[in-house]
Amino acid sequence: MQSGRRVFSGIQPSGNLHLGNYLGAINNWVRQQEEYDNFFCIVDLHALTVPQDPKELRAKTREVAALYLAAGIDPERCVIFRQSQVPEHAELTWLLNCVARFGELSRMTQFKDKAQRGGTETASVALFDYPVLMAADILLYNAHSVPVGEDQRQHLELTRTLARRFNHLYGETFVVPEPMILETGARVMALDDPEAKMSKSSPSPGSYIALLDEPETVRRKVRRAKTDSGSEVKAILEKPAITNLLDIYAGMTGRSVPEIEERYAGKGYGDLKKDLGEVVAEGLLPLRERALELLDDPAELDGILEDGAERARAAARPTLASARTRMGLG
Ligand code: AQP
Repeated sequence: MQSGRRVFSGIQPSGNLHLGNYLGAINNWVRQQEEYDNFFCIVDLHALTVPQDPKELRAKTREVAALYLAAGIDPERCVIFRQSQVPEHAELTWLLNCVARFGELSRMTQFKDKAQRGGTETASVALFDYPVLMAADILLYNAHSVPVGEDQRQHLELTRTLARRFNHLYGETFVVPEPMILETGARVMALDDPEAKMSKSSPSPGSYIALLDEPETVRRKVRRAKTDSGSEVKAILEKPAITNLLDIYAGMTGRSVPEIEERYAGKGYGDLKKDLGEVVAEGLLPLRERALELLDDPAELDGILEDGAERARAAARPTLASARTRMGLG
């Protein structure tokens, strides 16, 4: 039963989609798709904020589309599309750039983290502007809810600020969206460093489980995951690595963390990792197999994305037109 409420979310086609993207985002989209009017984007303009190989970017874009579909997103019910095929995203970004402030963008922690890696001096202007493009993505569709992982909370807050400011300056134009951040899976941490989030751009493949990893690779990565001192399987502050493994277990099985802790009472980290390796490898296998099948037919994937882009443009056009008019253009 649709509630009439609209959802927008997206993932960058950069690097390999991983368990964090799945548990923090895609899995929730699939579960809730019946309730909402959904727009799921492959945000390729966002991917360009750091250097990309053009051929690789094209291939990864199809890979993300295949993973969305393989996870169970229904292209009839949901609009699945590439951001760059809807030019309204770039134009609204410019309009919002004129409302966003340098100071507020300077406080975005993702920019600080990413820029620091390569040096702030050489970071692209686009990387700095990433949150404004994200605001444009969401506001164009007048989305009420944005299902994301915890890492996107700050960007969502900025989106809300820009929507309110624009509405205040130029009159009611945008819906002010709410974040939809679920407790389980909202922040999957790196397997080799429980202080860092699992990330596509990590140089160490052992830190993440890619959704297209072979089952044996998944088992190996879980086996090698960092653990904490002690031996009790407990999700406590002093045990960030075990807490992360328990969260992943909970996210993949739908069981609660206390239930899983109880199951491992009197057992050790080795038992937990062995079973978790199995749970994740088996849980991801159908997704992997279906995605590989879909990737065998790139024309079909491209067709779905083109159809999605057309539907997205139809929804985006009126919002952009009213923002332009309110600002005195056209
Ligand atoms: N570790 C995570 N745990 C839970 N959710 C996560 N997400 C990303 N990492 C985790 C959620 O996945 C969605 C898409 O993210 P994205 O690829 O567009 O950008 P990102 O958040 O910057 O993801 P990565 O993996 O860290 O990519 P890189 O390294 O390329 O920047 C979002 O909903 C995000 O919350």
